[in-house]
Amino acid sequence: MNPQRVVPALVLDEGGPPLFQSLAILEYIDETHPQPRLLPQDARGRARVRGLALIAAADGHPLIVPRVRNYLEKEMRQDEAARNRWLAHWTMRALEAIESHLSREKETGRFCHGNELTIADICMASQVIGALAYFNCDTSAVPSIMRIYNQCMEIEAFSRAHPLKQGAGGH
Ligand SMILES: N[C@@H](CCC(=O)N[C@@H](CS)C(=O)NCC(=O)O)C(=O)O
Repeated sequence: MNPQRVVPALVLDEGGPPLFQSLAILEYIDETHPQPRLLPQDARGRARVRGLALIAAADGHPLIVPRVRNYLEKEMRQDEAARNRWLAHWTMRALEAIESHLSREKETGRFCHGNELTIADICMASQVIGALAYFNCDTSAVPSIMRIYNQCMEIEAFSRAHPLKQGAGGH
């Protein structure tokens, strides 16, 4: 149902083509279900939250998706050990980039931006799940992220959305 043949795709009750691209879908959900807000009220805050989310969704995640892993295996002839190094490397580079903001900036609170959940927490948590559940990364170098991730996982909506709970290994 998604011409790009990737998930997520969001089918709307009103019909029409499904929505695509996770950040576009997250903002659609926020605009149509505004409680709780997933973006801050101020423009500068929104820019910070979108920036943090994009480090995960636009810089980290594209490098570890199945089609890239398959290309590394079939076209580039990289063995499993080399592919695993690639996955862990790019996952941790993205998490370290997020950590460098979270650990320095006063806007960081209980969550990535203040004390309310935002799309930054959603995208960051997805990246951490990759690091912990799939790529066996050492996350001790990203303590702010892990503090916030553990708090997120205490929220039922986060823990229920864990990919290992979705069947077929999350894919
Ligand atoms: N930038 C897209 C990425 C979509 C994407 O690559 N999703 C992965 C989830 S693991 C997928 O379906 N990959 C299938 C593949 O790479 O063949 C988004 O944020 O929605």
